[in-house]
Amino acid sequence: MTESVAIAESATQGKPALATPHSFDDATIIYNLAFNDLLFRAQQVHREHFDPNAIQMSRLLSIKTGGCPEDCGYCSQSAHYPTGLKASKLMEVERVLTEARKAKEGGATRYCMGAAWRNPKDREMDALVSMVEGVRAMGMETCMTLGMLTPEQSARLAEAGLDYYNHNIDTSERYYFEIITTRSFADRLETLTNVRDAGIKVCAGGILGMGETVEDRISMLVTLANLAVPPESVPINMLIPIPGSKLADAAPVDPIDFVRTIALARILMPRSHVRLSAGRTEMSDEMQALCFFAGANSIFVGETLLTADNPGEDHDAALFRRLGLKPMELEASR
Ligand code: SAM
Ligand code: DTB
Ligand code: SF4
Repeated sequence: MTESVAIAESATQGKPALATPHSFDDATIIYNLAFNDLLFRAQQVHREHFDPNAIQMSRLLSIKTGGCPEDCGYCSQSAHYPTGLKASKLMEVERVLTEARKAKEGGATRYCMGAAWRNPKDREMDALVSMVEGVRAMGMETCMTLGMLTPEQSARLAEAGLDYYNHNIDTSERYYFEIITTRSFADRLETLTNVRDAGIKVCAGGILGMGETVEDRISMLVTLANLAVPPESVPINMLIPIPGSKLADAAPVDPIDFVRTIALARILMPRSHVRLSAGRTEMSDEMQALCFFAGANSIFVGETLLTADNPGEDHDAALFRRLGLKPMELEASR
């Protein structure tokens, strides 16, 4: 056994995870375990808290597309880059509810509505509240991702019955400004606090493949795991390179490094749903299988994410059959 493996073993022996707060150094030791040891450890942690064969299924809808004032270097919807995406206004409530009904029929248990905003305006809040109430009435969990929220807006959405709010930190604090300059890492954390304080569950994760280092990825996960309450949902996205965006030509992430990052997320946040998020169309079934073994237990279903492609129902049904996976019941996902 190498010295680092011995340290990692003693650091985690007999416990579901490291005692919080997690240190960057301990997380790095775990990340660098021999691949088999890392995956075994992650799978053990996973089985202590979840059915290893059940996958939570969320569906996304872009309720307000494009023309975003933020300059996120990865995004098709930023007005700062010539991505060719046509901007549209906030969707009518009825249309959102029609789409949500279809998602429910397709097996989704959580409906996530995303808007290309820096933040919602107060005059948009009534429509957002109606969307949350309508989707909830269908018996699905509700999620929104609308940019920054004030404490008052968070309280209003909580009162409407919003279950989750997605707000990603995207990368490490150190690397953040290389990717986004129109808001800060601290702004992101502030919204997460506002959402948490309002009693809404938190969905926060990031993107791999933006030119960040392995250390940036570890640091991002340590930040999430060390929040006063870790996020209930942790989406790990693989960059979908968008032509025209700042990151159009970013080098692809090494698949083994991707799986290691999933495993570390599972170990650092044992009770969270770790979502294998954007980028699945470029992943082989084998890579996805490794991610599920490493502790990923949530996906986005359907043909589209917000603006980009997703594998779709038929491909995912075949994948689930090949791997003996089943959709997670709503009760188990709570
Ligand atoms: N405007 C809101 C915001 O930024 O919080 C919500 C929508 S935004 C599109 C949600 C998340 O999707 C981003 O934080 C980012 O992590 C992820 N994302 C966006 N574009 C992506 C891409 N091309 N590849 C992978 N993930 C992406
Ligand atoms: C998240 O972490 N990934 C989702 C969701 N949260 C909102 C979005 C992925 C977007 C992929 C690019 C697109 O569809 O435009
Ligand atoms: Fe706007 Fe969100 Fe895209 Fe950033 S990620 S440009 S905030 S839609």
